Amino acid sequence: MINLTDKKALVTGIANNRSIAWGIAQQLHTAGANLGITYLPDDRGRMEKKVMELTAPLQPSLFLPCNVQDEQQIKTAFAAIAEKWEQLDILVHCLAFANRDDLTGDFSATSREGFRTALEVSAYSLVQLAHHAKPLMSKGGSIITLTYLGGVRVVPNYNVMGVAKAALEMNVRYLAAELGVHNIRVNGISAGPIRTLASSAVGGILDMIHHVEAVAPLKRTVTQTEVGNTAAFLSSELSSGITGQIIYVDSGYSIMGM
Ligand code: 0WE
Repeated sequence: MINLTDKKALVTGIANNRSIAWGIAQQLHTAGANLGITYLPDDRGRMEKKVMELTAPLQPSLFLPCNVQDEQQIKTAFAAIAEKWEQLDILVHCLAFANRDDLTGDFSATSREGFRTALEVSAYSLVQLAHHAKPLMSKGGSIITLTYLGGVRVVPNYNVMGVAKAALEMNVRYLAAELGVHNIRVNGISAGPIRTLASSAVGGILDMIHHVEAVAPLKRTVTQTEVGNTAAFLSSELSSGITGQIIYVDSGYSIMGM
C-alpha cells in the first residue's frame, strides 16, 4: 500500500461528496497524509459549513478559504500553511470554472470575458498556486491537477473549457521543467466523465457516461476513488521518476478511434 505518513497535502476543489477532490482527499488520508483543505467561500458561509462537515472525519489540520480569483486570499492561505506546517509535500489542484453560457452552443460565440474567466480560474490558478507552493516544497514535492480529454480533442459543448484544459496541460509541462531541479514533480490526471456537481450542471452528461460505458475498454466509467488512488500514487515515492505527464484514468476510453 501507498504510504504518505508525515506528508502534508493541500487539497483544493472539494464542493460536496461527489467531488473528485473529495475522492482524492479520502485516498490521501487513507494513505496516512496530513490534510489541508481549501474551499470556495460564499457570502452566507454555506460552502464553509458543508465542506467542513464533510471533511471533519479526515481531521484536516488546516481548513482555509481560497478563491483563486482573489490574490489576497491565496496569500493569506499560504501564510497560514507556512505558519502551521513550515513546508508542503503535496498540492492537489481540482479547480475549474467557465460561465454556463460558454459550455453550450457555438464556441465562436465565446466572449472575451468568458474566455478570460475560464482560463483564469481553470488554468492560471495552477501557476499561481505552484508559485506559492514552491518555497514551501524545499524538500521536494508533488503537484497534481485534474484535466479532461476535451483539452486534447473536441468534445461537444466543452468549448472554452477545452481551451482552458489545453493551457492547463501545458502549464503542467512548463512547471515540471522549472521545478524539477527542486525535486518538485508536476503531473495531471485526465479523468473520464464522472457525475459530479460540475458535470451534472452540464446538459447531456448522462448520455456521455452511457457512451463511455459502451465504448471504453473497461465498459464502465471511473470512480472518484480510482482517481484518488492515482493521485495517491503520484503523491508518493512510487512515482518518483514521473513528472510533466498526463495520466489517463478513463477506463481506456481515450485509446479508441471508434
Ligand atoms: O471540467 C469539467 C467541468 C467543468 C465545469 C463545469 C461547469 C458547470 C457549471 C466548469 N464550469 C462550469 N460552470 C458552471 O456554471 N468536466 C470535465 C465535466 C464536463 O463538463 C462538460 C463536459 C464534461 C465531461 C461540459 C460540456 C461537455 C462535457
